[in-house]
This record gives sequence, structure tokens and C-alpha cells, in this order.
Amino acid sequence: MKKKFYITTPIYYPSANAHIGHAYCTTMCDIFARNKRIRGYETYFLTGTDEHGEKIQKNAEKVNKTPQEFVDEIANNFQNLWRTLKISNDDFIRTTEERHIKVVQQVFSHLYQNGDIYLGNYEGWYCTPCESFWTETQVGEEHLCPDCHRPVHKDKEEAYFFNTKKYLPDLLRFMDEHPKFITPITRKNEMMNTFIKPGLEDLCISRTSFDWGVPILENPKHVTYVWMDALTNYISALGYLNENDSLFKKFWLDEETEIIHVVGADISRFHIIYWPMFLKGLNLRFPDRIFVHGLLDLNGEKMSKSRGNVVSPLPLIERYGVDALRWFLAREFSFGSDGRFTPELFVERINLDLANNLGNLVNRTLTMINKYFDGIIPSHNQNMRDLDKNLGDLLVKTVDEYESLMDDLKITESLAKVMELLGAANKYIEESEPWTLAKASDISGLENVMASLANVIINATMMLECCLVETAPKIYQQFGLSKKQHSYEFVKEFNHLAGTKISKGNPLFPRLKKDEEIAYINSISQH
Ligand code: ME8
Repeated sequence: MKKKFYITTPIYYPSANAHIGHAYCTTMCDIFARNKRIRGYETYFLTGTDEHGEKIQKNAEKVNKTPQEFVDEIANNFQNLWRTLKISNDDFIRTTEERHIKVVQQVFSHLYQNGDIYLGNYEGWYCTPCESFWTETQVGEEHLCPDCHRPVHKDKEEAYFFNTKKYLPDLLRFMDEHPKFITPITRKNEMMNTFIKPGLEDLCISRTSFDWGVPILENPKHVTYVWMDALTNYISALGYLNENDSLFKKFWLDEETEIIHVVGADISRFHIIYWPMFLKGLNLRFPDRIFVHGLLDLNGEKMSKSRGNVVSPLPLIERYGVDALRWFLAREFSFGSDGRFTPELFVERINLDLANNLGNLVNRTLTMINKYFDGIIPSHNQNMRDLDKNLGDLLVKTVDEYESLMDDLKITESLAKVMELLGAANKYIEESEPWTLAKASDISGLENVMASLANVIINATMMLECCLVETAPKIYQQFGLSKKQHSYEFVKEFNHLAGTKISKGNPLFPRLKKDEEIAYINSISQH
């Protein structure tokens, strides 16, 4: 495994406020970044907003604002949402910032001088909401955008093109030699069959029909087409071409850094095909991984800002807390597959995992430590039974599985392993019957059970902390732990907590009343 990590989300369009789909991708990247930091790896986590383009210009006009005023407000809302969701990004790049614009212009000039870009005429089918040109075959007889399925129109204009033939062999070779470059693998096959095998078209990278974009220095009536502008954020944010580019050296040039772009299935084409080609043209290395996540729908319907069919994260956070939303997003559907948001699934998931499995275990354990040991966590003794030892063995096995799944971005599966461990701990209470041990005054037996439970809970919490950012500190506090005692270095230790005084607090996740909460969530979903 590499030693450093650079993880990015897509930079979102501030054409309307963020919905749960944006929160999904950003939360998953945050979990990964926090996990790496907790485990001691240097990590840089980037997100931001993609502020140019015709759609933004039009949306601003509709509300009588300049494009800049328009994006300022929404970019600010995105940043506030990330703060509320406890997103630990190291930077937030906006494509209207000077530091970015300069780099886009120089990237264009460099590729132009390389002979990778030429001036031609573009004629094709254009989808305004997706800001994409499509070919005749792609739009089919019905002339619908293959991405969003809305009608497209014929358009023609003078434009610069990026020659995709030149670097295709490099890209294909890289794909073959690096099986993890595109995950899940189905996304690679999709790219090959839909775009590469039928013959890749050159990419249009400039427009003249609107001016809300980065002007091309060589020919300022052109602005860069939004994808070339947008993709460049991943290097402009690190200070590429800047004298003070220590971040770029550390997180891009250094081969010891694993570069991971996480993107939704809707934009995988740009990241898998064109971005590596731009990088090749700049003589820069490819990212290590492009992880394509699935899209969430709302009650079975595609969620989209322009259709107004979205769930906003804020009211969910206000009512259920940051961790409930983060947990649902991470745990409900496997990262990489498509998912569905329904109020029923949300309420059930919180009740099942957080109220029942985690919440009950913490509550029961603290109650018993109070009752049997006056609130002091006991130590294991020599008389450990197989039952106790097995739980310790399961802990060690879980940590190994959790880490390797997380490293492979199988975030859902990795958190599920921790839930299995907590499930086993709940079962262990039933099997070890502390109440019977107490009746028989078997103090050494009770010590082992309470020590096992406390250690498993705390070590599981260390693994969940990257997701449950508000709950983990509450658990540490209720178990009376200092920062050192819940340091990740002890994650496999089964006896590192003895002697601390617990202070039981309120239940972590009160059980939600299903019908009431489903009605509430329905009332806040826009249709
Ligand atoms: O495409 N479910 O921005 P965008 C899950 N600016 N994730 C979703 C989602 C859904 N229903 N809807 C959106 C752009 N997303 C460009 C990106 S990157 C150089 C430029 C997430 O605001 C998902 O990650 O349309 C998707 O790829 C991204 O938001 C698209 O955001």
C-alpha cells in the first residue's frame, strides 16, 4: 500500500443547491480520508465547485444575477453544508478563482503547442443541461441525451478539438496493466463498449456561443469547454505550475501518493478517457484509481436538480443528526452500486444498526459496568473462557478485514464488518449470561465479560469514527477515556481500558417511531 493519499470528489455545479446525491459522494470520500488519517497516513482531500458554463449563465440570468453573484451564493451554501456534515476536506476549489483560471489557460496553451489541440468545426447534437455534444449514434432515433435522456438539439460552431487518437494507446495500455485503475470493473467494460470500441471521437474543448468560461489566450472569443476547465481542478488546487507547488510535488508527483478520483457513474467517461489523456499531454502521471460510484434515486425515480425531484440533506441532519445521515449513506447500498433513498429504508437502517446494534450494546454494557463494578472498567484475568477469547479473536480478524476492505474503497462492506462484530458482541452478552455469573458471585467471570465488552465497543468505535464523527467522541466520553486510550494504535488490543471510570449518558440513538418519521421525511422531499 502507498504511504500518502490524495482523494477528490467531483467538483459540483453550483446551478442549484446540493442534494443528497452530492452529500453521498462527499461523505464517502470523507470517510475514506478520515480513515486514512486516523491510521496515520498523510492524506489530502479535495472538493469544490465547477462554476462556469452555459447552464450556470442561463440560471443566473433567470434570477437577474450576474453569474459570479449566482455562483458565489451557491458555492457558499455547498461549503456550509460540508461544514454541517463534518466533511474534513483540506481545500475547496472554485473554478472561478484566479489560481485555477491561470492553470486552465496554461494547460490549454501547453496542449496546443504540443499539437494535441486543433481548430475545427463542431456539428453535433447538444444537450444543454449536460453541456455535452453527442454523436448521431449516441442520441439514437429519438434524439435523446444518452446521459440524462432529455431532448438534444443540432448545433454547429467553430471550436477547438482535443485529438483523442494520439494518447489512446497509452490509455489502453495503462488500463490493461492496472486492473484497479477503474473500479468497479463493470464501469471499465461499459466505457470500452460504449465509447472506445465504436471509435472514439475527438473532444470539443472550446465554445464561442457563450462567454461564462475561461478565455483561451490564443483566441479569446473562445472559452474553454467546461470539462477541460473542470478536470483541471484536480491539479490546479495542488498548485500545479505555481512556484509554491509543494502540495503538487507531494500529492501528485510523488509516486508514493495514491491518487484517487471518486466520481458518479454519470461523469465517468470524462474521468476515465479524457482526463488521463490531458495528463499524458502534460507529461504527468495518471491517477491510480478512478472509483465510479452508483447513483441514488428517490423512491425509484431519478433524482435531478433540474427536475426538482430531490432530497435535501439539511432537514435530515437537523432532525436525525449528522451521523444518522452519514451512516445511512455509507451503509445502505454497496459503494459502487446504484442505490435508492426511501424514507422506510432510512428509518429502518438507523433503527437496526445505530439504535439496536450499537446503541443497545453501549447502553447495556455501561449499565452492567455500573451495576457490577461501580462504574470502573475491570481488567481481564487468567480465567478467560473460550467464549471470551473467541470475541478477542473476532476483533483482530475484523480489524484486518475492515482495513483491507477500506483500502480497496469497499467502504460499505468494511463498515458492515464492524457491525457484524457488534452483533457478535450482543450475542456474547446472551451467551455469557453475566446475570447468572453475578448470581453465582463469579467475579472473575464477570470481569472478563465486562472487559471484553468494553474493549470490543471501544475498538469498534475507533473503526466507526471515520463515519460516526459525532457519536464516537460521545462513546469515548461515556467510557471515561483519554485521547491516548482511544488511539487507533490500540485497535487490536483486547485489554487496554482497565481502570477508567465510566459516566453513562443519554442513549446514543433513540429508536425512531417508524410511521411518524416516514411521514416527516416524505414531507421534506421535494417532488
Ligand atoms: O457533473 N446520486 O457536477 P454535478 C449519487 N461539475 N450521486 C450523485 C447524484 C445522485 N443522484 N447526483 C449527483 C458535474 N451526484 C461536474 C463534475 S468534475 C471535474 C466535474 C454526484 O453537480 C455524483 O458524484 O452534476 C456525480 O458524479 C456528481 O454529483 C455530479 O455533480
